[in-house]
Amino acid sequence: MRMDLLTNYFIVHILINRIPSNTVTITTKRGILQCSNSCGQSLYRCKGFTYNSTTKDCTLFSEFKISTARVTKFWVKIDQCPIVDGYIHLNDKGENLCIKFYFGSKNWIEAQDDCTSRGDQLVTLNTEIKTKMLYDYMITETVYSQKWWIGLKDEDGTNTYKWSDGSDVNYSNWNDSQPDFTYAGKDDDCVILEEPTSLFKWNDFNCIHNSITYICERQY
Ligand SMILES: [Ca+2]
Ligand SMILES: [Ca+2]
Repeated sequence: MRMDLLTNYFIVHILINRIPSNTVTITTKRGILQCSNSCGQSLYRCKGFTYNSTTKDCTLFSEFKISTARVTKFWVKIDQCPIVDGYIHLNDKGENLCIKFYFGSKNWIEAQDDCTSRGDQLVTLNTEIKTKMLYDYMITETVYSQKWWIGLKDEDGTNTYKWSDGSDVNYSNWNDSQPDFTYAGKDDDCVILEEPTSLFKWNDFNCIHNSITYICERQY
């Protein structure tokens, strides 16, 4: 029974450029399972923990930060962003993005299907904070591709956009003179980020373009 507690976590052995932050250290007398249990029961927004078997120090963390330091081993709750699998976890002002960049060329439907096959969706950028987090990350890490599908679609062709996760569109980030609805006589119903010269702003684009990279998001 006690072993079950640790199956709720996956182990990160080495994570380059990301280390746990916003930590609370407690001393546990009964070992690593007590530490994991503390994370699971904590009111503190615990995402995982490190454990020192010599000192029995149990350090819970609620954030990650960018760092050149490496932590050799820690445990992350499996219902959190799976950062060991190429996902990037961004957070600011209480908002989170757990995203993965895909450089395969797909049309919008194929891209969304590829995301959902992993339990994800094309990314929802429904706030200015999320937009800025993504922008800052892509600029800092020079993740460039010119065009990216995001999870915004004019599903019924009436120019009423919806996010893939069902969110209404209360925030927008259209590029100048967008959306322009058609191109070469065809309806444009799927949205791309254009970058870097267009500052990652939105453009409605023809859904059947099949040479577009895309960003999936895991919501948790
Ligand atoms: Ca349209
Ligand atoms: Ca357009």
